Amino acid sequence: MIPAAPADFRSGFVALIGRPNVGKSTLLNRLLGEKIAITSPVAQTTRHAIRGVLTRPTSQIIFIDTPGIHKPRHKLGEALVNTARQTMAQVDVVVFVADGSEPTGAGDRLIATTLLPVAPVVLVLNKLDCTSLDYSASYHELWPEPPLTFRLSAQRGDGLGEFLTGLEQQLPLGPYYYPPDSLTDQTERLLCAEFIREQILLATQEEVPHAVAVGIEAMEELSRLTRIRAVIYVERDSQKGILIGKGGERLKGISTQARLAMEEMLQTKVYLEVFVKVAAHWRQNPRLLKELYPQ
Ligand SMILES: Nc1nc2c(ncn2[C@@H]2O[C@H](COP(=O)(O)OP(=O)(O)OP(=O)(O)O)[C@@H](O)[C@H]2O)c(=O)[nH]1
Ligand SMILES: [Mg+2]
Repeated sequence: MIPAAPADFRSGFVALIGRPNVGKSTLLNRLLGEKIAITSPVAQTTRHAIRGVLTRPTSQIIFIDTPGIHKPRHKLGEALVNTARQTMAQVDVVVFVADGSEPTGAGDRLIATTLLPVAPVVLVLNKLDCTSLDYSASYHELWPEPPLTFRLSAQRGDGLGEFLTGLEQQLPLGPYYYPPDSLTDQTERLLCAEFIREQILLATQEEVPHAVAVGIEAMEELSRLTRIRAVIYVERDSQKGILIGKGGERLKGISTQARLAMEEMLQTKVYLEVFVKVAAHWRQNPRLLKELYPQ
């Protein structure tokens, strides 16, 4: 049930936009208090727009986490950047997330100058825990008028209250768009696939992470457990070898960690089977890309 909002209730759609790896997904999870987006030290972790609904007594904010904006080198990269651009065009406020532990760089300039005239901007300088310096001035040079700015640490949770209160004021008066107990548009199936990809990003390095896609082929709820069959797609035999590891050890580790995250989310025991398949050039294959990343 969607209740009627009080007269002074504010609501709206807020895009989290920024370079890869600045902490957009970490911020989303922290704001919602639930893990609905995977995070990792590898750039281009997020591959599709992820909606998270935060309902407060005075507002409902619909956050949309997006893939990091970068110079694309393949069709997957192009699709990621397009997702971010399309999201920006459809929101009430753009939250521009930057790594506040360093001064601004060419990537931020590109985003600010070419992409940001579309909606009001709120600047977030994240990773405050990594620096004692305030680089706000360096970022403010990107605009003729500096935007409303918040310095915070998504990882530690510092500065989030001020940010939310300030952000709320930027939203128009409006209704509940979702029932107050809504959390996300991510299905359990999609999240399970993402939990596997997260463990792959954490367990492997170099070109393997970007060459990987995960699909859930079957998910069956039984009385005492949920049975899940997943497929990891890689582009080459050598990548399959790296993923599986000596005696299957690496794949075993990935599966175990992913299963624990699934059990936590689903609140049930999970029996997880994971297969690795080679699908040459899937990143350049529009059909497979559409199947795996429908948005
Ligand atoms: N020290 C510190 N690290 C952070 C903070 N926020 C995020 N990180 C780390 O930065 C890395 C990237 O975080 P993500 O949330 O995946 O970044 P993202 O902007 O969503 O990245 P893409 O999805 O690739 O665009 C991870 O290793 C996080 O743990 C923070 O406030 N402080
Ligand atoms: Mg992300």
